[in-house]
Amino acid sequence: MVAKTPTRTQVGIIGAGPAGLVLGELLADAGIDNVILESRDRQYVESRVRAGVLEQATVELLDKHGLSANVHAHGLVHDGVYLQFHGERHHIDMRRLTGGRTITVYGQQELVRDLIAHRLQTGKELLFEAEAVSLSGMQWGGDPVIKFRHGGVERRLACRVIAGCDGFHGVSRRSIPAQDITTFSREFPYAWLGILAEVAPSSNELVYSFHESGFALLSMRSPSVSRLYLQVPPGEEIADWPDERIWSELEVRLATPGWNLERGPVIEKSITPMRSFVAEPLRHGSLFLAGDSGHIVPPTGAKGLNLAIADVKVLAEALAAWFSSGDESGLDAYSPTCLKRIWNAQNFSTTMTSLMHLDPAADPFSLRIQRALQRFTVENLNAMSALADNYVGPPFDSPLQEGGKR
Ligand code: RFL
Ligand code: PHB
Repeated sequence: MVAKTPTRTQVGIIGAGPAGLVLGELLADAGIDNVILESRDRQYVESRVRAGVLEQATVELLDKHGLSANVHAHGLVHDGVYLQFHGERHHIDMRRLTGGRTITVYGQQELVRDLIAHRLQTGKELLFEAEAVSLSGMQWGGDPVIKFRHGGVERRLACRVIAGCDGFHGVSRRSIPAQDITTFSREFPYAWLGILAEVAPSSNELVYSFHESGFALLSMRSPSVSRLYLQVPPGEEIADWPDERIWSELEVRLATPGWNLERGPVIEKSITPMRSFVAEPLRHGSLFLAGDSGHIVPPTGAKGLNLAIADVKVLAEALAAWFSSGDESGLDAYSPTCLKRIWNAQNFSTTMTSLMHLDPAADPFSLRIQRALQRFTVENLNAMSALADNYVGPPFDSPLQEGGKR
């Protein structure tokens, strides 16, 4: 059966990553019609290995909208993390330090798979291999149109509002005239090499490790699949990292007395550059940027996916108020509300990144300062509490979001 391609909707959503898919659900639950356009095919989107840490507020939002059955069935609830410096492993008990809050380790890839299945089962519009190529009519009160290519044909989707959930390289942010947007960015002098391996995680909780050869992270996806990362120079080629080299480097950087890293078959490996990026504002007339299209954080704080979901919660509530009563105050508050949380997450992610990585240009003085900060972080209760608070993330309705409350 060939479905008819939609030509009109209330909210045109570009991108079927976590931001676009969750937004589509929240809007549908509020009775707002929406269409998701995704440039890639379903198989590609569902197999892209990325984030793994869900903040408690993210899980609670998924719970509220009936999207979390698999998160609870297969996700791993973690009470803490380990920070390791120079071979010494320190436990940060997040549950105790935050008055009971936790994180859940669940692959972004699995979450995306769940969201797609739910959307298709409930008969809502989601077009794969539908690439948005240009946006027009974005002045507020205009007639926004997304031009997209689907099945070799150029088509138009007329909407009231466009949600740009198309990631860092998408068309949405690029469609905003340069004079109407300011961008802030920072490149880091290293990248992350990540692997998925078929082996039980060698630790019950995540281990973030600083070593004089560079950073390493032990994470996981399930009781039988590990996710591990190594700091590598930017521009490094994956071909120069055969499995044996990766495992021996991980062993060196994660080593602590009396502990062993179990090896297993590597089923995926890739290198990701590290960057910070924020676009301001996140709104241009009837175009709203959400998730990675508006901001990128270095992955050390595990915040990217959670920020994307925090954005779309604020956006969905603002759109619900506007569609139901014409109240524009939530839409006006969208960008400042989200930017507050985003800059807090940038601060935390940058702090974690510089605490845990070896800066190849660091002089001996800077290395001693870094060492002092590492000790302070695991010896001072206030420092540990601040880290735990930031890591589990603020509740979605905390004062950090107050600009968006109506
Ligand atoms: P996505 O996931 O990039 O989805 C955007 C979607 O838009 C599509 N698209 C288009 N569709 C139609 N027309 C166009 N013109 C289009 N252009 C693009 C794309 O194909 C894609 O499907 O963005 P979204 O939804 O904003 O989600 C953001 C998250 O993916 C990202 O922030 C996280 O993965 C970041 N991240 C982490 N976040 C966490 O919260 N916790 C973590 O533990 C964590 N670890 C990570 C990470 C990111 C990593 N990499 C690979 C960058 C670890 C890594 C290694
Ligand atoms: C992951 O499991 O992919 C992961 C965990 C923690 C991070 C980044 C990525 O900080």
